[in-house]
Amino acid sequence: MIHQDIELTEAQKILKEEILGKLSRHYGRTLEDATDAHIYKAAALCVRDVIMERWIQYRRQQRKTQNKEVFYLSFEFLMGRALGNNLLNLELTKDYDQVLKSMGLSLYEIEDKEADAGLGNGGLGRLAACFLDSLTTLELPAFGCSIRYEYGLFKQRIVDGEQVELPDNWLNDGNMWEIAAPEESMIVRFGGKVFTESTDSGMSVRYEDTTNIVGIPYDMPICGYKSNIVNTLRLWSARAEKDLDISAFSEGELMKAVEDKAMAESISKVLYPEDSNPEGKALRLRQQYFFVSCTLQWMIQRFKRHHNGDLSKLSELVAVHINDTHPAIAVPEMMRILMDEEGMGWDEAWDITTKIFAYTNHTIMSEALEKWPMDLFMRLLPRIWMITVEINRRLQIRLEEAYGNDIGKINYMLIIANGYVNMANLCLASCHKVNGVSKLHTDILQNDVFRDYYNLNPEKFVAITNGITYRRWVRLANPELSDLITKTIGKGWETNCEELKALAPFADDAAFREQFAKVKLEKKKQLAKYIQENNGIEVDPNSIFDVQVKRLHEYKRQLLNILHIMYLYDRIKHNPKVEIHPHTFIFGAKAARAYTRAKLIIKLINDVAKMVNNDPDVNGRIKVVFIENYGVSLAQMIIPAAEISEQISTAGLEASGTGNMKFMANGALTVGTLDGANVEMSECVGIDNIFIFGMNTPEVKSALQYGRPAPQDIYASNSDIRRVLEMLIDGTVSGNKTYYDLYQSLLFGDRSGCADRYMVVRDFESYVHIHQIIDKAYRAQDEWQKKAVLNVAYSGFFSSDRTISEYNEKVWRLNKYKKPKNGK
Ligand code: 26Q
Repeated sequence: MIHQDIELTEAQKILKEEILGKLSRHYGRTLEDATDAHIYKAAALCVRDVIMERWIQYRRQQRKTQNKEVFYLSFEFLMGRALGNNLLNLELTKDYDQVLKSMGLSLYEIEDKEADAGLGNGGLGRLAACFLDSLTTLELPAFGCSIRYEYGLFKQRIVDGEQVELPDNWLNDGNMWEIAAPEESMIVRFGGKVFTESTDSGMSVRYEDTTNIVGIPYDMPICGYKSNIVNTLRLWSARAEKDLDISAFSEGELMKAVEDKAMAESISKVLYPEDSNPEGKALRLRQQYFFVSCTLQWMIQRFKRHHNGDLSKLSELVAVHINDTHPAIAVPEMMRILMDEEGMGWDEAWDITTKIFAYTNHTIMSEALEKWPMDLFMRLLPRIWMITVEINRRLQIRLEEAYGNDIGKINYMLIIANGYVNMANLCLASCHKVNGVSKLHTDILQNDVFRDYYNLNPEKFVAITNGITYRRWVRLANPELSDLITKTIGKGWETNCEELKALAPFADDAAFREQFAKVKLEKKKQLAKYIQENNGIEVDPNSIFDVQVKRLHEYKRQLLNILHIMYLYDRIKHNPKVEIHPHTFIFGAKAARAYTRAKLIIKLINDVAKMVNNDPDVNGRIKVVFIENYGVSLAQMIIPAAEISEQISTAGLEASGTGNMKFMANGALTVGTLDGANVEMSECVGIDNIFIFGMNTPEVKSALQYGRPAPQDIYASNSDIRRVLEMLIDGTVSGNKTYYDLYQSLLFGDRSGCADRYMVVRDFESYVHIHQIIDKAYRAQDEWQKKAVLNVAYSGFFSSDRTISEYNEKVWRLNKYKKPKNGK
């Protein structure tokens, strides 16, 4: 880019000098020999300086006022990039943009040099990241706590249509946003033997032969929008306790010591890439206990430091949140610390623990509920096992009082049963609040999965519908739309998304709709350019952009989507003149490494893409694009360009969904089932402005129970489906029997039992039908744009600011930070 003559304000001139100063002092470069990566780092250092000042002041004040804090424990924080977000939150975007322009650079390209912090798989991890943004924006004191994975979620490449996983070495080039705090390291014990002994001053616990691991914390500052506070994401990194004593070892011993050290440090090496598919792997349990134990030990130490060693106000001043069961081991660990380290008796420790902890459930699929083999648990965490046994024993007494000798029910509710430790039951038995992530999901928890616990303690259950941060998902991802909104209804929506409702009347304003449509077209062009550069596929920005981006899972039904595309293709082949509005189908999805069928679906999508995109009969009317390596930063580019958002999970199985909300906020229309938060989206926007299809939750339940309607009957009676399923195995898509597994699972079932477990065959006709309606609706552009505007206008409920306010009212009860008057 050429230097532009830009008039800089005084403040901007100073900023420019600061950036150049960082460049020379930290990297020994001048503007002439600096790369974009250097500039990124120099800019990040300048932003850090601003953050540090606020961080220090906030923490000082927080120590003084003894304000309550929440510790949000999550195995995943899918943060994405920080620079753009921090600039936005600190209201510095314009200054940096101008200064970089004056240096002949583009902020957009500089931001692109930052690696995504991909410390999460999907929705659950991204939700945790959105929550930190909202907590800080609402000025609620919070810590996010997790593991500093050296490798985030794998990088995905598509080679010959198939997923290949590559390591995501996100720390390779350093992390500009973290600060190590080795002086606050913690020690965590694994394995060995435990002896409890009664002494005069109570019980004492002695350990032998444990393997000790050191946890070193790294802190990342979290800024909120126009916020006076800076919260902290604290990530723990594992180190071996002892350094290698090179001289003392014979060669054999040396190798053994090296191995032990590597073993110890493997704990924070890599994020498990499995999503909703828990395997009882020892390393995962080690990871869980490691970060939970580090976090709670540090929390208690810090509390004592701030309260002269007095723990009596602990349950008043801290809340600990368990994000799904992954950190659930925090419950017995808290009991351990309070009893073994702080000398409390069981009842006192239990009273505090149950007041502090709350738990969010994110899935009802029974195979996704975490259970640990008893013997693994016992061997790896002997003291935690003892405590869990005691929690379970006391629970059993309570359950027998409530349910007499209904052994089946009691076993279903116990923490330890049938050789497993059931982590959801541990949470249900010990947390003071349990929540689902949408209304429907909470209903299912109460009436189905956790019914017996609900009957026992109905007051524990709350419904809190998920949300997304509009800072990242609208303002950062779609500045064009944001500017248009602000120009039209003012700035109020930036801090109160409900104000987006003021846009609704503009749906009837032709001039506004025109500008709105122009923004969408611009975002489509930007995405088309990316697709051209990365996939080598030319897509028409005037075609409908129909998008499904999310983790690949059978219940999310990417298969239904691609089968429908095969159906359209087949129609065109039989009648090349058939009227179909030009359509670009866009997919992005990572599959768990070991999830063979999910990977096969990725291959199917890519094979169909190849077939459709190159067929002269299709003549560009349908294009299929698989964007590789879908993640946060790509989502920020893809979602604003979408016109149709595919949210087509089998009803009852998607706990909430949050992608659905991001699309809605960016003016895409949803095609979806009555599942998760789709239900509430349809209530907000009105049934005329969303395309709902397929079976509802009770219908799915009954179909599963009775096997009716049977997929084979549908196959026999519906020639469209028959044709599409045959295409899977007759060599149309792939020369051989590649897709027999999919065909078989849909019609005859697999090891998991029933055929068509996810209702792909049974919802197919309804899905085809709704797409015909969509095709027609899109041609009435005015009406379409009206609907799109209304989607944005009524999306405000799905702001994570609203979600966090609800958590705070119903669960945490924190007070907003009070800024000191004199600024000291
Ligand atoms: C557990 C044990 C072992 C290995 C992996 C796992 C594991 C990892 C990740 C289990 C589950 C997950 C992730 C779940 C998840 O992302 N759930 C989604 O959470 C969103 C936020 O609430 C919801 O919107 C989605 O509906 C839900 O699928």
